[in-house]
Amino acid sequence: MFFKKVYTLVFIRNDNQILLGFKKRGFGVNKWNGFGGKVEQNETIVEAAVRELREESCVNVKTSDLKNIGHLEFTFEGDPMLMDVRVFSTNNYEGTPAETDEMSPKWFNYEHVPFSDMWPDDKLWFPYMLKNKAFYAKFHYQGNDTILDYKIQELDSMEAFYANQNSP
Ligand code: 6OG
Repeated sequence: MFFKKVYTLVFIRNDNQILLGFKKRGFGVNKWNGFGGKVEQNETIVEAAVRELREESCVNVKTSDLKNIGHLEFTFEGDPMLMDVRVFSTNNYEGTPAETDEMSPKWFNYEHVPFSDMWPDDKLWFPYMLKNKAFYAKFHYQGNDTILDYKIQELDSMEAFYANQNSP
C-alpha cells in the first residue's frame, strides 16, 4: 500500500528553448528540473503550480495559461510514499527568471537539455513533452540514481486520462 502526495512541475517553453532551474537545496539538490513542489491543503493543483513557479523562479503565469501535459508517478524502494507529479507547460509568462534560495534558472536549447545532471527519468519522458504529446509514466527507483522498473504511455489527452482513472 502506498500513500500519495501530489506535486507540481512546471516548464516554461518557447519554440526552441526550455527554462530549467538548478536545485540548490532539498529533494533533487544539484539537479536541473522544472519548477514545482507540494500542493498545500488550501489550494488547487494548478494554483500550487503557479505559486511554486513564482516562489522558485520569480516568473508569473496565469492559471488559465498552464496546460497540464503529463502525469508522473514515482516510488522508491522501501518507501511507502507515491509521488504523484502533475506536469504543466506554458509559453506565456510575465517577469524575468531570477535566482532564488531554491533554484537558479537558465534557458536551454532543446538540443542541449543537460540530462546527465537531471533525474534519470527525465530523458525518458522529455521527448514526449518536446513533441507536445500528452504522457503518463511511472518509475520505481532504488535510491536516487537507479530506475528498477518503469512504464511510459502516450495519451490522447489528459482529460481522457483523468476521466478513465476515476471510473470504477
Ligand atoms: P520539493 O521537494 O522541491 O518538490 N520531482 C521530480 N522531478 C523529476 N523530473 N524526476 C523525479 O524523479 C522527481 N521527483 C520529484 C516534483 C520536488 C519537486 O521535484 C519534482 C517537484 O516539482 C524522482 O517541494
